[in-house]
This record gives sequence, C-alpha cells and structure tokens, in this order.
Amino acid sequence: MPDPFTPRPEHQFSFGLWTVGNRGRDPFGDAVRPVLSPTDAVALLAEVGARGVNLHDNDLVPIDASPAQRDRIVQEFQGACQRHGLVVPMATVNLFYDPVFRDGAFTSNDAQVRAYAIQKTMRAMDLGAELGAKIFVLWGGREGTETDACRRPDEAVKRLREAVNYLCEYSLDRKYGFRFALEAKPNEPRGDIYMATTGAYLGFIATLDHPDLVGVNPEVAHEQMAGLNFVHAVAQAWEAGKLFHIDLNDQLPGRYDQDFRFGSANPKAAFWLVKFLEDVKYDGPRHFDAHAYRTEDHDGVRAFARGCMRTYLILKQRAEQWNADAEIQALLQEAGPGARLPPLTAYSRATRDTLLSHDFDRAALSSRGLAYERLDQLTMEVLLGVR
Ligand code: GCO
Ligand code: MN
Ligand code: MN
Repeated sequence: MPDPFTPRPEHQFSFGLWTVGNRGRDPFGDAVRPVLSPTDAVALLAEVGARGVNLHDNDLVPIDASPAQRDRIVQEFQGACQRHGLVVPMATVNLFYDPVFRDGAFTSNDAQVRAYAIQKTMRAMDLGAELGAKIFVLWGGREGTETDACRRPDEAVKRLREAVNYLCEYSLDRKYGFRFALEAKPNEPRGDIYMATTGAYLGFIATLDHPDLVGVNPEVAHEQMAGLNFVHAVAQAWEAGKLFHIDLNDQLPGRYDQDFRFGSANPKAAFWLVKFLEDVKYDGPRHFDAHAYRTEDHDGVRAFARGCMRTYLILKQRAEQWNADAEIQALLQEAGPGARLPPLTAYSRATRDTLLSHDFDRAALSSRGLAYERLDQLTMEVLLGVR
C-alpha cells in the first residue's frame, strides 16, 4: 500500500529558500551548516516532495549584484525549478538585514530610507513576477522600536499605509496581479514591532486605497509568541476573505522566535489548525517558515522538511477521522444550539417585540452539562492514535 502521508503537488507544500538554507546562526553562535546554494535548495526540496519554493530578493540575488549578474542568477534558478518541477508561489523582500534598515524601512524617519525601501520592494516584485509568483508577502521585521521616543506610533502607521498604497499601484501599473499578504509579529528583531498581530493588520487593511489586493500571512509562531490562539487569528482572516497565505511552524509561548518544525511543540494546536484549513477548504499554499535545529547537518534538514509535511498530512487524516467519528458527532449535536427562539438574524419590529417579551428559562439553559470534557478526551484519543 502506498504511504498515505507522501506529499503530492496538490497539497501545495512550499518552503522558503531561507528555511532549508538556514545555517543555524543565532545571536550567540555562528553558522553550523555550509551554504546551500539556491539551486541545491531547489534540488533538496524536490527530493523531499515539496511543490513550491519561495524567496526574498536577496536569498537569490545578492543586494549588490550587477544587472547582468542578477539576470544570470535568475536564469540559473529558473532552470533548476523547471528541471525539478518546482514553482514559485510567493515572493517577498528583505527589508531587515542590511544596516540601512536598522530603524525601519517603510516607517523609518529618514525619507531616503523609506524611498529606498520602496524601490527595493518594486525590484523584488519585478523578480517575483518574473518567477511566476502571484503572492507577495510583506513582513516588517524592522518596522518597530526599542524606545518610543523615536517617533509617534501613529506616524509609523501612516507611513506604512503610504508604502503599501504605492506598491499596490505599482502592481496594478505593471499588471503583475499580485495579492499582498501582510505578516504580523509582536517583537524580534525589534523590541516591539508595529502591527503586532494578524488582527491589527486586518484593521489596517480596511484603511488602504486597494483593500481588495491586500490580505494577511499569519504565522503560527508569531501569534503564539504573544500567547494568542493562532487558529482564532486564522479563522478571523479567513472569514474576512483575507487569508492569502500562511506560515506554518511551531513555537512555545514566551520564548524567543523558535521557528520549529510544524506541529513539533504543540501538536494539539496544530491539529485544530489543520482541521480548520481542511474543513473550510483553504486552497492556498501551505508554506513552512521554519528551520532545522542547530544540531543538524543537511540530512537533518531533509528530515526536518519531510517532518513538516508528514505531520501536516497525519493531522489532516486525524481531522477526517474526527469528522467521521459517530460519538464525536453525536456529542456535537447534543451540545449544539437548542430551539432558536426568536430568530435574531433579521431585525424587525415584530422580532424585536417577540424578543423583548420572551421569558428565558435561565436555570434550564444553564443546568445541562455540555460534555466538552468527553469531547476533548475523544479528540485526544484520536490524536494519540488509540481510537
Ligand atoms: C521571521 C519571519 C520571516 C518572514 C519572511 C517573509 O520571523 O523571521 O517569519 O521569516 O516570514 O521574512 O517575509
Ligand atoms: Mn517567524
Ligand atoms: Mn514568517
């Protein structure tokens, strides 16, 4: 029997060049793995069964490359993608590594830095479009503060809006057809980052000139760093029609930005997430923004990448099992809404009067146990493989 957890193209699994290419450098220690060139990363991803490869401009093209060097590098990379059957669903821009962005890119106080950040992003969009990407992620890693003495935070929001509006116009002008996905993070590398949560971005998007072109790229670890419930953030984005992309990884709350293999730290939370994405039929890329432990060599990197996809597919199967479980479904029915009296969906004077004059039996409504203990235990048993 074929392995049911083998990744296939229709699963739309993708990885960033920076994820499998991560060399294990951290603030306390240097790189532990040799450089993995972009073409070797493509080969590795094809070998483990991924469908897509995503990149920042400078994961592929060095920041100081000449136009001729750029074109040669891009051609070589395109060749590797074709040979290995990989696509580039998403592109992004690095606005955090170079010292010029030490106090922000789009929100910097220096108008020249802001202009350079927009120029760099337009060039990254050119690159993404050339590689066939239709999603463009913006993660404002340096858009934040260590001290709020530096600027008024509402000024930062205005600058961010100006930048995103400008970039939407550029995409329309060039007919790139990008959908922008904004990625929130509460802190790291800045002490605090503006737009700390996916919810903050959802509020911001409504204030843009082209809100239809802009959605979010929630990341598991980023909401969990702040102690928030990730699936709730994803659900709100989905319900608003704004789930344009997703960054899957894992993280324990209250730690540094761990970027662990998907599902490795909190498999139960990962289960609710996969179940949600599959139940609503999310049809975008499942992108893993994570990296292997610093203890690993390139074989460990392969094991890490395989593990991300395999865990996703196992949880997908468990979600199907959960949905088909008769006892679970019966408990859900019982816990579900009782007689709906009166209907609250449409306001009218008649429904208003019925509602105002209705007598609710609070004691009856609150006396019945909801059996969530049993429901959760059954969930655990599905997850732990004894059901
Ligand atoms: C992080 C971020 C990044 C972004 C990436 C895409 O915490 O480092 O998650 O990995 O997702 O830069 O813009
Ligand atoms: Mn991250
Ligand atoms: Mn990310």
